[in-house]
Amino acid sequence: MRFGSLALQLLPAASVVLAAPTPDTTPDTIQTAVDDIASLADQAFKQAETEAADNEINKRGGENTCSWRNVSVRREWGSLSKTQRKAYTDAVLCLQEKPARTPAEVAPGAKTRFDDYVATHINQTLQIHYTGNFLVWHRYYTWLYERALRDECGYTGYQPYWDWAKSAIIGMHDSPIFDGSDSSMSGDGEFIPDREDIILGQAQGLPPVYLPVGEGGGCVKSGPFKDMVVNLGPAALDLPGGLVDANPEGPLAHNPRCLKRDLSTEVNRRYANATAVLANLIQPTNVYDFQMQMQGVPGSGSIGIHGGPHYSLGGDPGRDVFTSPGDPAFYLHHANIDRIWWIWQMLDPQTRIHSSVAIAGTNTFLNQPPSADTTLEDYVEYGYADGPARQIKDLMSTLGGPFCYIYL
Ligand SMILES: *[C@@H]1O[C@H](CO)[C@@H](O)[C@H](O)[C@H]1NC(C)=O
Ligand SMILES: *[C@@H]1O[C@H](CO)[C@@H](O)[C@H](O)[C@H]1NC(C)=O
Ligand SMILES: *[C@@H]1O[C@H](CO)[C@@H](O)[C@H](O)[C@H]1NC(C)=O
Ligand SMILES: [Cu+2]
Repeated sequence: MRFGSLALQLLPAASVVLAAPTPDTTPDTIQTAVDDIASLADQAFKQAETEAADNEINKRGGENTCSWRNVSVRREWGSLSKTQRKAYTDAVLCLQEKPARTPAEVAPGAKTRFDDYVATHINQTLQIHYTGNFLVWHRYYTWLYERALRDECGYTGYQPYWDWAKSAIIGMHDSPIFDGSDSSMSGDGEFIPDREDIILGQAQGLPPVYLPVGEGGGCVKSGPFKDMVVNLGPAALDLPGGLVDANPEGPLAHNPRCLKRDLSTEVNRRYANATAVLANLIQPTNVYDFQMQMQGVPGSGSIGIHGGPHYSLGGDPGRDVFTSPGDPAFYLHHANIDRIWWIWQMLDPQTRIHSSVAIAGTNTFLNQPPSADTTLEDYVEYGYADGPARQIKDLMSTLGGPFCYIYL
């Protein structure tokens, strides 16, 4: 695989200049969107109960029988107690202490169990984004990671999620998830002055997307991941000038460095505020449009509710499409992606879970190079991270196949 040319295809063509943040305008509109999302989530919750009952009656659950009585509940970070948040970050730190399963000749930079997941994501990046399996691949990936935290590191809770619509209102630095306290996912990086804005697409001759620099840029200063060592990547930070910062040894080589962040409420607010989340839940009528809106339709000027929060973390490896799971906040971001998909699925489960049109797209990044359509019979695989390959059809419902969870 050549990593030099891939960033050429990575980013949606768009021309967008960010407006200055305007926290004092239209709070009513935002509040209406927050309320509307809450009511859709509530509807999803009720539908999930019906789904769980149907699964039991029709023996549709596959290998496990997921029951409403023992369904796991994934919760928003801020709703957890400080003890629960600490238990989660302790388990992540534990995973970062366990030895990797990935053989050194496959990925010399994969040193820990945490890295096994990062290496798998790097390895498959061009087959799991802007593809038909994007949603389902990341659903099972996040679940495997949650299972590793539980089975290998004694974590007794479930995967928490990052509600971007909340941090867009409060501001990232004031959100319990990124406030830098001991009960956060660590906060911003050390402030590095005189940096240039990030311009996506420019090196590729596409109309640019401007992402203003945030308030950090350097090594994470406080919280549980202050001393974390990032072992893999980077592959495509896409700084001005293109791939200057990519590791010339390749993204799977050992490249120990600190975790860097450059938190940007502006980017979070622009692409993943409550209005944007609501729009993604109610506008798309088919899964192709749903996942494209999420990732940013090329040429639309938007990087979507998936891209926005990724870039709002900034830094290294948070904004590297390949190495992004190297920032532990990745899994809270993708839990929320999965939650938004779950809500959307539950609004019409017959079509969006139990039908052949519940997935759409092909097997390559924006169909480059052209590839076959993704089908429910296809498999998703996870390298040395965990477990055998699984058929997509077993992973469509959070209440079927290996899964038994909902979101609150
Ligand atoms: C949940 O309940 C079902 C039905 O009672 C049972 O078959 C299944 O093993 C339970 N699962 C767990 C994880 O406890
Ligand atoms: C909120 O999101 C919408 C839709 O993405 C966007 O058009 C709007 O500019 C965002 N609001 C702010 C204050 O950035
Ligand atoms: C990358 O994928 C290939 C093909 O499936 C596999 O042989 C290889 O072991 C994978 N490498 C990693 C790091 O997972
Ligand atoms: Cu990904």
